Amino acid sequence: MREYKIVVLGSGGVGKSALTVQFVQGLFVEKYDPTIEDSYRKQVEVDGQQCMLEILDTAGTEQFTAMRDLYMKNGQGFVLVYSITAQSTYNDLVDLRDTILKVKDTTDVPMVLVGNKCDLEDERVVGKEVGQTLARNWGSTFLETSAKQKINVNEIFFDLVRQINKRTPVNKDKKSKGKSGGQMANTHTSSSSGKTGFDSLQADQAANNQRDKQHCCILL
Ligand SMILES: Nc1nc2c(ncn2[C@@H]2O[C@H](COP(=O)(O)OP(=O)(O)OP(=O)(O)O)[C@@H](O)[C@H]2O)c(=O)[nH]1
Ligand SMILES: [Mg+2]
Repeated sequence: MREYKIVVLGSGGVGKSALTVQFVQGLFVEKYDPTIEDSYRKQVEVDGQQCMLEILDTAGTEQFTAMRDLYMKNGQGFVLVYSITAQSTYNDLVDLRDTILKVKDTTDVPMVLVGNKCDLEDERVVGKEVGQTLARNWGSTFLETSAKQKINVNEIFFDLVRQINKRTPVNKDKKSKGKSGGQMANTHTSSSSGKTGFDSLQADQAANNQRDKQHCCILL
């Protein structure tokens, strides 16, 4: 079964975790508990094809650049989330996208721009057309969503799968040789015990640490 590595990014409190949990587990998390890093696996059918989605839910707050670059490098599709109730969260995404393009060294990256919390119409400060215009400039998809009311949540992830398929058709994807063994259950792991395909991040990090140690030894 083909695997898809998806990374959810955006400022703190915009609803990255709420969207991810709504998609994976079908429930709305009301309480705000800032994320360190969580990963999820979910099997879905898109256009008649079974897909295993590996979703990395990142921290909105400032992170180690090395880790951020690693998950950007490993990610195949990106969900860039802002809240329609906070202008700054929209502004933050411009730099974030630039970083992704720089790290991946291409302008053609599967991406969905998401204006979340569209159920809070009374608190709206970012107009729908503002989101649409930005997405058009980027050449990416735009969706206004509500994790709370489950509006357009599945569409985010399905659209990314389709974008990834378009860029790398199945028969050309050499990395997709059914590693997951037909597991149907959704899984969730927190950063300290990650067991998803994003494990390579931790492996890379460990290798970096090892290299750093070796350099230390040489220096000493
Ligand atoms: N009304 C409404 N509230 C939402 C929605 N999505 C998330 N929230 C709430 O907003 C708060 C923050 O949501 P999170 O999903 O934790 O935000 P986050 O982007 O993961 O934040 P960090 O992990 O700190 O980066 C929580 O209290 C959620 O219940 C939404 O669509 N509508
Ligand atoms: Mg979170």
